[in-house]
Amino acid sequence: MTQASVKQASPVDRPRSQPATLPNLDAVPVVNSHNEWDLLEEVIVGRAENACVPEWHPVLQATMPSRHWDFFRQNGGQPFPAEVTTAAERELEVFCRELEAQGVTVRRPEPIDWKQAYATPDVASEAGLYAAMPRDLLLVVGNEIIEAPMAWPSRLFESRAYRPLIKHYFERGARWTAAPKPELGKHTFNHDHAEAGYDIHAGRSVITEHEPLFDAADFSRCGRDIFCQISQVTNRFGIEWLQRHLGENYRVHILEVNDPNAMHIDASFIPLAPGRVLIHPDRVTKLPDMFADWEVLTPPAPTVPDSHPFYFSSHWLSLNLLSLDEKRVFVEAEEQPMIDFLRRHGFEPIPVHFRNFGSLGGAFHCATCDIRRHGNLESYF
Ligand code: DAV
Repeated sequence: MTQASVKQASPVDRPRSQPATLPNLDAVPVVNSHNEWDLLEEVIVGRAENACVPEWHPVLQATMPSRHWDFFRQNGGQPFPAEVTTAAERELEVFCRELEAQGVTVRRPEPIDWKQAYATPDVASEAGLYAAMPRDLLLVVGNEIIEAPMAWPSRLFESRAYRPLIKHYFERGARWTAAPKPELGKHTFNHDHAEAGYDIHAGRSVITEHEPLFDAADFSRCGRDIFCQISQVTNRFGIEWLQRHLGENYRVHILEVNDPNAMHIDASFIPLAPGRVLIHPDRVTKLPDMFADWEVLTPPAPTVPDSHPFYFSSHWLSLNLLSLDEKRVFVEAEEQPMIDFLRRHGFEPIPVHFRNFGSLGGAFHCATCDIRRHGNLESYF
């Protein structure tokens, strides 16, 4: 975006009482994040309050652990049990304080009542979901915030929780885009595979190519190269939309990830520094040749007990790290083998208890969205 276009665009529909202060485009952009490891300066951390259980729908069958299907069938559309959200919120508070202690500015979305039904001409939902996982929804590329076109009907209006923050950043010079709002109607989903079971590798995806769909968390940023997976919430049309939107300064690569029910790449492929990537040992067995010079770190398996209710995810949330820089990473305090592993490889792990939050489907990477990291757009390959 040129300076001229901002100057023309900004004052247009401002209330008269508000001064038309224009962003200083010479300063470091308020939104500036090109990769997963530059020094973190500002971040959005999600909220657990008012989270609802998503209504049962083929997208849940395609992505959620089968041992929890009954939980979704029985509680869909209802608020999450208070003991889950309260425990998660407590952990989020500690995490926020720890981020601040490390010098990071923390912003939170609005507390929204997600228990409101809605309908469009194509889709209806008993309730929204939550604002716990900004990473799922918001993709920051450079100085731009992109709202993802999410496949779950319960997430169609999730951006409402973040709009005050996004407007705040827009007023300070950020670019703001919402990808085409999906219909989520009868052409969007494949209902045929409910019996056989959804499995991307067997051609049984729950989403069609009717319209662009992606979750932001299916993308991982390494400067000019952005890596993604095709998943049960991200289709080729969505990836193509993003590539064309970002233009020739970026190369979007589809990784081969062995996960028939894939949803989000950030417990499978986790770049930690230039030339260093952590991978899920079973899911990522082959990286493109461009990684030949990279150190590929294979972590220990998670130790969380089988009985722990991670309703939305596998037990590999232990890989869902958030980097403060090329050394310091937030890691689950109860995953001692992972902490030892990171130390052995020269990282400085910051352990935080986060397993209760994990019941909502993510850990430190999912719970956050980078707003500003200190660094520039570079090529690491
Ligand atoms: O391993 O179930 C979790 C990613 C959460 N956003 C998994 C993927």
